[in-house]
Amino acid sequence: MSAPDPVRDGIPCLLMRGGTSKGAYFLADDLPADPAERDELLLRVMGSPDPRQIDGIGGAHPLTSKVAVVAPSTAPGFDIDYLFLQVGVDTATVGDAQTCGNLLAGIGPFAVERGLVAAAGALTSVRIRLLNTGDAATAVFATADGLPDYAGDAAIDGVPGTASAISLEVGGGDDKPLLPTGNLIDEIDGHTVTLIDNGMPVVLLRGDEFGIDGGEEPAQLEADAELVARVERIRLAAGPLLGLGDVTHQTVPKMILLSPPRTGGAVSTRAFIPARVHTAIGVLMAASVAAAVRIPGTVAHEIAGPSGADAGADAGDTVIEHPSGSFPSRVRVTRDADGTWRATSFSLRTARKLFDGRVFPRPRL
Ligand code: NQM
Repeated sequence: MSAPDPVRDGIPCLLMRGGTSKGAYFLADDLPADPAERDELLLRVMGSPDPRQIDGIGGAHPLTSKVAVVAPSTAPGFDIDYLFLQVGVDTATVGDAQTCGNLLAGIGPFAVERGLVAAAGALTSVRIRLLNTGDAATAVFATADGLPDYAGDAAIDGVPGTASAISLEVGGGDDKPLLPTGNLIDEIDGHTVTLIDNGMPVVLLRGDEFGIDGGEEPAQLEADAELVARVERIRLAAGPLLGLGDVTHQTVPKMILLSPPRTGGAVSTRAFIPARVHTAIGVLMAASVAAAVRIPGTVAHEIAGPSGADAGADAGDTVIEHPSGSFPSRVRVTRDADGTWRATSFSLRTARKLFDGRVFPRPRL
């Protein structure tokens, strides 16, 4: 018998909606161990580079061109290791500089589907190590008859209908600072910004400095070439300040324009991720905005209405408005004796298994 050939034999793959994103979930053992070989294969799986990803399973948008690589954890105290990979749509790039809180919602169910974790009655809890960031997550989700139960009555904005609730708690797995520059605000290119990383490094900008009121459609912002160039200039300058180095070819930091709330939340957001504008907001992006809302002196705290900013460090949800509704993000913000801010986030997501089978990568071009 000849050696397995992915093009001929396919690779086991589960397609899952995780929150407001969609991705291909793989067991690490089913992919090449060498990162360069793995990435080359994933480009062929997703059909990149091609704006339509027509010859692959990518969805022609960064939010649907995502991959999760999952393995039993090698670290004490964790069940699962999760590596997130962002596959470029029209670029031949595979990036591991960020994690994804939306695909994170599908990791626990996938681990049960693949037998890495046993379902534990009606609710199963999985400890997940986020390999991209060093953070730690606990996912709690419904299981029935030994399998994930995807059906339920939880609704999240940006996804039609309802599904079973998945609760995600994410916190610092290492000593990464919440405010990487140590400052509540910094000046970049004449703009007052807050640089914050509560699971996702983001640059918070005042929308009014860019002529934005928080009611814009993503496509409208993407079409504004001057705005896009200004935001990108600030992003490139923010990269080194956040300790990320040269971010020219990276998908972080995310750039979030903040405006006063329009529908009763804390702030309105429009997030450049960074080439496209998010149709909603990422889980950990929302957690980063929510943490800033809770810290007096940040750009977000200043813009937030009283319901967001004055609720105290340990209060309930901070409601982050976004283009397709709002995201309630619960953050616990604390301050050490030396003044260092720390945060943990709690989010509610849903996920759904869409397809389980073998994916057939296109042959090398
Ligand atoms: O911030 C978008 C998403 C994300 C990331 C992105 C995310 C998060 O909505 O936690 O989930 O990668 O820009 O999936």
